[in-house]
Amino acid sequence: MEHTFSTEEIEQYQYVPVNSAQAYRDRMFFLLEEVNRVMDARDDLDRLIGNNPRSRMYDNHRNHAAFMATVFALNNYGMLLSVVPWVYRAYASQGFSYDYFPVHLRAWQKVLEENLPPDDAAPLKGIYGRLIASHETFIALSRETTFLEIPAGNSRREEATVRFLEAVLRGDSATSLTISSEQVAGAADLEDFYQWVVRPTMYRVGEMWERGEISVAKEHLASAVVNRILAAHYLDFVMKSDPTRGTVIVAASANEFHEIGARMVASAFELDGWNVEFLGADTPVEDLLEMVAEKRPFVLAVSATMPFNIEHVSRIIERVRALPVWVRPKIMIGGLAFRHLSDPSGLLGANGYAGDCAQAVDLVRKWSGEVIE
Ligand code: B12
Repeated sequence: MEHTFSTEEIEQYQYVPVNSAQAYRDRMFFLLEEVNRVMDARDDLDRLIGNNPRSRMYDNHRNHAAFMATVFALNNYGMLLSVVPWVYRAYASQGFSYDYFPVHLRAWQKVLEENLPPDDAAPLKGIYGRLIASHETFIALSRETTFLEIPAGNSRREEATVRFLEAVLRGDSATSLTISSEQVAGAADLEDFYQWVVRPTMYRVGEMWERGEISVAKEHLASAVVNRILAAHYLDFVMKSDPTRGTVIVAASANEFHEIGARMVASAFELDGWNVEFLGADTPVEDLLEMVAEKRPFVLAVSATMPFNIEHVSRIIERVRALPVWVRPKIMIGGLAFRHLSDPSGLLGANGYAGDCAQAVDLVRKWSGEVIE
């Protein structure tokens, strides 16, 4: 289980007014360059970042800014407090000193004070102040082993999942294909296989990586084998289905490199008769809009796994909603990034959110008028 803070702890974070959140978001890229400059000027920077390349620190600042823009816009401090210990853990495990975090947060306070009107800066600085005050708690929590919950399995598939996990971790594509072929006799089995074999396998891989039990190379190997298996089943069962309905575009947002979940959702739509354009990971907003204009999809389905990419999803939604109504697709969002939000589509202005392939297919059926509510 991920650690969650009590309501009282969360309520100590003061509500940020819309103007302040907007000022932060509008000037985010400028502010972040300023933070980089303040950090670069420090004599002790190499010690703080554990002699990592500076690019790693810049990446963190970029992701931090995008994440905070979402937190301020949604005033969602539960999400903030669940993610910060994880950030501490991730960067500390790469050699960053714990001292880096309050230094970084103070740099934000300074830059906000110097660059935003005082009324806009004050509430934002207040949130940073609270984070700095909780530094010791974040260190303690980052040392606790708290992991994403792995969804309880489908008992019919559990034994296969254990064998599949072992095979993908060995990089053994042949055995992985044998196991998956036992599970998938035809197109009708695919969705269940995705949900109850592939998904728990990859969640387990993530947990093992986070525990330090497997290297990044092993995770890459496992992901590559899974992608081959998905491709093999795609050729056997999905591609044959004749698209009889409109177009659905499935893409992961900009800066989002997780694509296996989106790939599975794309196949589920295709199996349901849609003509699917699957764009994979890290799709730039402008290019995505160009494709929307060209293909005129009925649905644009956007995936995000990392909480700091919700900001990119939100920019896609804004741009799509500004399109004339006759070319505007319905927007569906999904992926692990939204797990901290109780009503992700309502908050972000999408038409709907789905948690897995089956829900995604049901929602599109509903939108296309096949299911009467
Ligand atoms: C493989 C992997 C990677 C690979 C991805 C390769 C690829 N080709 O996709 C690579 C190496 C790129 C990667 C990178 C990183 N990763 Co990674 N990664 C994973 C891992 C192990 C598996 C992901 C996966 O395939 N899951 C299986 C799929 C099927 O599940 P899913 O995505 O949830 O999809 C389902 C639903 O969410 C939904 N869904 C998904 N998308 C959509 C879209 C729509 C429209 C709909 C309706 C539904 C929907 O349907 C799917 C089916 O049920 C996860 C562990 C995990 N728990 O997922 C970590 C994980 C997501 N990664 C993690 C991290 C930290 C990172 C990095 C930051 C690591 C680093 N330091 O660089 C980077 C971030 C890169 C970035 N900017 O995106 C953490 C995230 C922690 C957090 N707090 O959020 C995780 C959870 C690992 C962990 N700690 O356990 N990663």
